[in-house]
Amino acid sequence: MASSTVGSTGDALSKLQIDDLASAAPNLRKNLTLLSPQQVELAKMLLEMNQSHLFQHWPEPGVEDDEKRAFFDQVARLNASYPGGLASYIKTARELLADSKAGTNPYEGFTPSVPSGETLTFADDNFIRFEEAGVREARKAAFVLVAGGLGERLGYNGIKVALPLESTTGTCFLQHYIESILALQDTSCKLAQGEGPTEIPLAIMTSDDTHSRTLDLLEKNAYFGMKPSQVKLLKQEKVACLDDNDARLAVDPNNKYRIQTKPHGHGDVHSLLYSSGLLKEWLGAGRKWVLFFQDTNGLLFKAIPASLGVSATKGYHVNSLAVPRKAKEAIGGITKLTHKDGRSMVINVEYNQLDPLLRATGYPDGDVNCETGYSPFPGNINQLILEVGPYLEELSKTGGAIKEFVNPKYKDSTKTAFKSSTRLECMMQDYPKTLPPSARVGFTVMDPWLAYAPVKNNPEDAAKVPKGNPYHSATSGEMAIYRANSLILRKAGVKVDDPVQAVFNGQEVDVWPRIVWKPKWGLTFSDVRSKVSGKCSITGKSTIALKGQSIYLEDLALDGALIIDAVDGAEVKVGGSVQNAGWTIESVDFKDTSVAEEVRIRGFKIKKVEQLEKAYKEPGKYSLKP
Ligand code: UGB
Repeated sequence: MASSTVGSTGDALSKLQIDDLASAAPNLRKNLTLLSPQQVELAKMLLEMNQSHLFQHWPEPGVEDDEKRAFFDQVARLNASYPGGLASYIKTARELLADSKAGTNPYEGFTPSVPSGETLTFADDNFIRFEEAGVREARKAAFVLVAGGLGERLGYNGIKVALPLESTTGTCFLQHYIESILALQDTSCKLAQGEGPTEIPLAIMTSDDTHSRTLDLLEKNAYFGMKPSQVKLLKQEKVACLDDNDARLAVDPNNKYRIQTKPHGHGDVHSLLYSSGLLKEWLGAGRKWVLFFQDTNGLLFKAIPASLGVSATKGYHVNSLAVPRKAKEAIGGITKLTHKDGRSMVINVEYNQLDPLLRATGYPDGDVNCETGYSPFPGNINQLILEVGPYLEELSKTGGAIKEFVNPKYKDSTKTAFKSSTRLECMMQDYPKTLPPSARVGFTVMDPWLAYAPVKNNPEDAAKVPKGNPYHSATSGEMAIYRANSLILRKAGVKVDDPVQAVFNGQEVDVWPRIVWKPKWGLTFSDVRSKVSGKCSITGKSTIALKGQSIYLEDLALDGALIIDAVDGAEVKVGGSVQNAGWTIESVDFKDTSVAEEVRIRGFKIKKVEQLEKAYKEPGKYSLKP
């Protein structure tokens, strides 16, 4: 009877031979007249992939028809956003779920060993050379920020890129990132004297969870000084959740006409750069490098110039940035994997897989520190530098698809049912897994104090981190900025007092003087060194904020707070003795909801008691000698 009412759609259907399939889903069959030919194709695909349960609850035509169409709109989106479509997703899911049930080791046949890479020592001649090479190369770069994650571990309600990276100036991560790219652009393009590209583009991968808030943050702040046309937002789609080992798609518990979806992981960035055409555009415009980075690492740009210099000097197609890793730290280990058949690759082994892999391959203690006090495997900080040409060539073969994994939480040891739905995931650092052995894959190791201080853990979890391991919290993230800047100034010849110990939100931290500067003040170590002369000193209670390109410290003795804001073209020499009550740090309890969330998650706030604050709004030469 249903076939007599479907009219022209029915004719199309008979061609598609959907009737046979629809007999498995009588409630879909009754509703076929509602569907467009494209939707019928999708329905056929779903039935072929054994997903008839999705229609079990569908009522008669005439009831909730808009919702039924909306269901297919969602299916069309899920189908279009996955390389190879939804059928391919389900097929891969079945294979990976079967492997997971069988306990198949994804590294079967591989033996891990510690790879060798380029290890840099801050401020030595080699480091300075790489920084110079990196800055020269930067105008040919494009940056990609992956910012689609919700930050469930941090439990912060806003988007993470809107969090202040330090509370002395309140600069948020996104502002700092953009100002760093603009500073690189400015210096690099000046060196090139008008040759080649003059703007460094920034792509930001967002998701439904972060897209509108990221756009809002940019628009409300005039893109933090970047041209809006320089910034491209690429939104990643979520992927379908899976209810069982047969990869039956999960119905959304909040809407029976939707498939439940969850994030697919940062690996989506590759297919988005490919499918959006951006990568091709960049190559066409003469760009040579793509630099990927994550949402909350306030130290990141201190490591960028030298690591880009390593890529350019060594001709790396892939360069992963790494820091010495504490055993069990939640960062992947960079590992050389050698297969029985002779193949080998240098790849990130994710933090939850490193311990089992080591135990299974002759390291009975698993993921432990060696005599250096660190794991022998360098820690991946997920900052990747790829050479555009070979990268696009590879994506042209794969469409940007990255090797996925599945991590179901089983109800019991029979592994037949899940505690809750699961989904396939992929990681951006797995890109090299499909590369041929001829690809030049390397990594660059830097000191953690210089390169890595993410904000990932909420105060309670951070306080439980084993002693000696980094907290990766808002508290440690901010303190790391002050420590790095203090150590850099020390290297440049400034006498900076030792830190004092304090406990905030249950975490023991070193509190250094609060030293901050805009990226354009000190992009590289050579920049910083060129702006400091004579006998300068900064006491432990001090705060200094340098917001201007040409501020020079000469014989400055600071014991208090000094804030200098100077427009481009204003050259300010600062010296003499600056002494005042300064800015103090007051504890805040993370449970105190009367305090703003971004403040209480770090466990302290800055009290501005007294400061010397000067603003130079016109170009010219100035001297500040109190
Ligand atoms: N992200 C997205 O853009 N989309 C997503 O779907 C998911 C995340 P997490 P994770 O350096 O500290 C990674 O959650 O995945 C963005 C590496 O895998 O902060 O646990 C998100 O917005 C690990 O090897 O980290 O661990 C954020 O910017 C190690 O390098 C970024 O992806 C670790 O990061 C990372 O997401 C680290």
